[in-house]
Amino acid sequence: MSMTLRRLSRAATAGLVAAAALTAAAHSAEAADTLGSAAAGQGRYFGTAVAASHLGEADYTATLDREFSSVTPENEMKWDATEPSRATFTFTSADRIVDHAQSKGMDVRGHTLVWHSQLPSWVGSLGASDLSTAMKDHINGLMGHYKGEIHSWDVVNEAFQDGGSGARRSSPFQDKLGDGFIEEAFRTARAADPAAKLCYNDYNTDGVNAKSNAVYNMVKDFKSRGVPIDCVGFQSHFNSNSPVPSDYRQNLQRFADLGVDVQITELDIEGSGSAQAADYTKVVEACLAVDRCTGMTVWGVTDKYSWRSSGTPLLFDGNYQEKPAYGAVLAALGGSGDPGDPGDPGDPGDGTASCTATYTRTADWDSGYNGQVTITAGDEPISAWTVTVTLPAQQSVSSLWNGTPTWSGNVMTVKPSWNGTLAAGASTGFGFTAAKNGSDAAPTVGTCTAS
Ligand code: 9MR
Repeated sequence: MSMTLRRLSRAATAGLVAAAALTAAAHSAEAADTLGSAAAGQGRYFGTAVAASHLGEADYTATLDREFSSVTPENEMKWDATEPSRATFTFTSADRIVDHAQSKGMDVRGHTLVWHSQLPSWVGSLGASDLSTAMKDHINGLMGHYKGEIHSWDVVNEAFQDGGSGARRSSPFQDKLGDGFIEEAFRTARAADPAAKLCYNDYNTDGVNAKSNAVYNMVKDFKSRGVPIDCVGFQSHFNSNSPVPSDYRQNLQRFADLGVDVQITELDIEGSGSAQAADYTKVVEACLAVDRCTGMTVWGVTDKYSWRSSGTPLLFDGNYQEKPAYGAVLAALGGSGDPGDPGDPGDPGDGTASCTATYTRTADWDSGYNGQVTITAGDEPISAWTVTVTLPAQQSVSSLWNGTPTWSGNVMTVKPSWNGTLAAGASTGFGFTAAKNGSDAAPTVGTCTAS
């Protein structure tokens, strides 16, 4: 879509956007029971990375639209996606995300203009002066297309090396243009869209360390010389090797004290259950404790599409169920969830093992049927469960699998066979075959108890 068309289309949807914003505001006044509305109550946005390819999935889009107030295209605005060959810009996928966000009243973060990764090979083959021109053309191409539509841009991403040196990372930009490329990128960006906040974004800069010191010194230098920079993004990809630093808040605050906003831009924390929830709480509390921490973005809607393919680092599981981390974030944001409902997997952990059981008839024939009981752990991990099933007097069970029954009259008490241990919010179940003996009535499933 051309720039002019984007603006026209934006104007045409402005009424819709305003209506969506009003609905969101009314909603938040009633009950801040979503991440976006609870964060708004704290003067912050709560965003997520979004992939255009998932927008056709109903559960994905429903969760996105209900919970989040900002989106970051996960890959669609990167150089390889938007300018795969020189001066040929393609915005189809990125436009899809921006149009969706606008139609739901969500803000958009732009990610990312100048980065060593996901960079088409033609960029690396240019000589210095041509590369400088290409970098500015790329910034102008992207920022021009979305002018006035992006609340914050990651202008430069990951320009510093990991490890203790605090040195710049080798890249075509660094190697051919030298340290000045970052400043050149920010100056170009300011002119391209004066309304957008301009951010430097990086990882492993979340605590005070050599790398964050190097970024800190750069921002300080930029502020002292009037180089335009408005914000620093802290990606915040955490796991057991890279846990939430104990000086996270202190680090955010020292950057804020330089006169820039800080944003948590790509949050994910590997783990599960109450331990993961507690780490998410630390992150949200750190942001809320820093006045200039303007918002948080998690790096994806659901565990099933996380870039951490072997982990479960996000707030919704693969079935879009709220994880304990979700309840913890909502509570830390001051949202009014329903903490304390036994067995609600969205609630923060309170140390009490609990479970719920639901019954479905999975097969049916004249003389019998198969039943399935699904057991779901509550807000804490469990190591055992017990469920009673009361059958109509005439019926009898001929076989039962994935559970161990004991009988008292027509009541069977079922305990696990191999499947007693469940993570918080996780499910298992047992099945059985019953003979009707003249009664087609459903059995009654009693309370699930867990330890
Ligand atoms: O989540 C992104 C994944 O789908 C891409 O394959 C990957 C390619 O580099 O980039 C991921 O996002 C990265 C982000 O753009 C910058 N910070 C690190 C993120 C996770 O790798």
